[in-house]
Order: sequence, then C-alpha cells, then structure tokens
Amino acid sequence: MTFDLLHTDPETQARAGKIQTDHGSIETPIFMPVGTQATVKAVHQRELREDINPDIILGNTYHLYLRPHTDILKKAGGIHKFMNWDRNILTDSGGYQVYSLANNRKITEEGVKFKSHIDGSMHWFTPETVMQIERDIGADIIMAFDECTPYPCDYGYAKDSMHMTHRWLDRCMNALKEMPYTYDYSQSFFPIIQGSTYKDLRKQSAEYIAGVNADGNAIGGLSVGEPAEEMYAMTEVVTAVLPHEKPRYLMGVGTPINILENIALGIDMFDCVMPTRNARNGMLFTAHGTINIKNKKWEDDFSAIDEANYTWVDTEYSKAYLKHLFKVNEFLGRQIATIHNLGFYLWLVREARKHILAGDFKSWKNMMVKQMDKRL
Ligand code: PRF
Repeated sequence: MTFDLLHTDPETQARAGKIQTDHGSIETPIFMPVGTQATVKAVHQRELREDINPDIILGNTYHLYLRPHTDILKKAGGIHKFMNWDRNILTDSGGYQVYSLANNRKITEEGVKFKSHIDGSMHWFTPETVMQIERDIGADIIMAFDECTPYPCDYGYAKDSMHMTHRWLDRCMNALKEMPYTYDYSQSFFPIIQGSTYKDLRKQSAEYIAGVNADGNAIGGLSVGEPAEEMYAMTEVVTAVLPHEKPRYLMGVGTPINILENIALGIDMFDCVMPTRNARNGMLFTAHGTINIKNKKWEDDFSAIDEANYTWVDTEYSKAYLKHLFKVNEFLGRQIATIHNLGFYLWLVREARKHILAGDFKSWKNMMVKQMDKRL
C-alpha cells in the first residue's frame, strides 16, 4: 500500500491524499460504508458501485467468521469474489463487536472467549486466530485485535486495557510475519490506539502505535457515548503524535458534523453505521439538517427527497412517497433512504477534499457545520 499526502490545509490540519492498494485507489478523506456481513445493508452492489461510488467498504471479522465462515470464503476465493466487489475492503478485527457482547464474553490476556449471538456456541478470539481469520476473509486492509473500552471508564481499567491492546498488537504483528497472504494480492495492517478519554494514555498509546511503523494508524475507543468535545480533544492529542505520511483512521465516527470536525483535525478515514442504520429508521441526512421522514409533516410534501440529487433516488421520489413507504413498512423505503444517506456522506467527504485542495476548507467546514446542525 502507498499513501500520497497531496495537500495539508494550512488553516486546519485537514489533509487530502491518495491510498493505492492492489484493489485500486482511495481518495482521502474517505467515508467507508459499513458492509458488516458482506453486504452494505439494503444496497445492491451495482448501486453501490455506480451511484454511491465509494473506493472502499468495510467488512467485519466477527460476523464473517460466524457466517459464512472462512471455509466458504476461502472456497469462493476471498471476500471480493464472494460478494462481487472488486474495489477495496477493510475488515475490522471484531474487537469492537466482541466488546458489544457485554455479558456474553470474557476478556483475558490470552484473548476473548465469547458466545455467538446466533446459536449460543462458544468461540475463542486471540490476536493470532483473528489475524488468520482476517487473512482468509481477504480484505485489503486488516485491523489489529484490540479492546475497545466503554465510556465512562475508570483510569486504572483504561490503562491496563491499553497496555493489553499494545501486547495484543505485538502478538498480531508476530503472527502476521509467519502468515503468508491467503490470496494473490497483498494486505495492509493498521494498529489501533486506545486509552479512553485520558490525554496521557492517548498520547502514550499513539506513541506506541506510531512506533510499530505500520501501513496506517487507527484510533479506537471513541464515539462510545462521550461528548463530541471530548472526542475532538482525544483526536487532537493523537494526531499531534502520529506520523503525517501515513493514513489515519477514526473508527466508528460519526455524524456528518463529527466527520467534518475530525477531518479538520487531520483524520483521513471514517466508517460508521449511522447513514445506513438511521436510514432504515427513517432518518435522512442532508446538507441543511436531518429529516425524520416518518414525521406527519411530510405526508403531503411532494417535493424531491433532496434537490441536491447526490444520487438519482433524491429526485426520482418525493418526500411524501418515501414517508408513505415507511408508514406501510415497505422494503423500498429503507432502500431509498439508505442510498440517499450514503450518497450524501460520500458527497460530503468528496466536497471536503475539493475544499482542502482549493484552500477554503475552514470557512466551508464552518458554514456546513452550522447549516447541518438542524432538524428539518
Ligand atoms: N476498536 C475496533 N473497532 C471499532 C472501535 C474500536 O475501538 C470503535 C470505536 N468506536 C469502532 N469500531 N476494533
């Protein structure tokens, strides 16, 4: 993998860059649609490719390990062939999903023992087994196995957990050294910074992660319920430490406003279930604020979903029609809303990139943040 840092905004820390992998290029800043189970929920691959058009999507180790399992993915020739997506894919390690299992898992130094949410069967994830699973799933970028701490988290727990995440990182990297690629293309590896909301821990973790000299660096443990200001403060602490010449990925973030603010702090990559999950609940993101399409006020509003027409669904259908689809619980409503939201998120990061390159990112960002902070 290569990363070309094309421009850094002198007024903020925002960056425009380009990642190149064996499955093509990724223009940054980028938002990666979440495709947990080898599908971006409610979107055909053709719509994803031709209408939403992201350079990279996300998959999840925990889900893909449970179903269809790596034996099937290996027979298929890897995740790209299995799901018919020939652009980039990144797999999260399962560190966050396992953490979300709450009472159905036990974390020890060796790894995590967990109970499947599907059939209650018991499984073991260790740094070593997760690296082999990520090899066999076959994404272009694979994530280290970490522990995502909850919020709030007491200092002692956050510190011990961070050190364990660092030891797990060493084990991931040692395992990868002995582990050839499963397929005929290469994989890049990103370690993950933890440290909860403590500045000293975040700094220490960023130094450790930067020190292993991986292809890119990720920030975990944020967007878990802390106030946005605290998240931004943590991003600032770690970006001051991380090398400039490598991509920086903020995991699980966030709202359109969170994304613009973190781009301003020097983040290059984002993922979040928000545009897809919220779409299925009738929430639409727009440049002028959010819309709850289930609201009665849209019942006889025959204007286009969004005049900006990020994707064709925006002007093909009216708000009143979309409201009706949600009211009668039709699949199509969730499909249209998902395509709209992802179209908007991808537009937002592409627009951010344009403004970074044009030199007026800061004023554009401030204008957008103000404009989007509304309920329509
Ligand atoms: N670790 C991993 N994946 C993640 C996170 C993390 O801390 C987060 C934090 N919000 C999202 N996804 N492995």
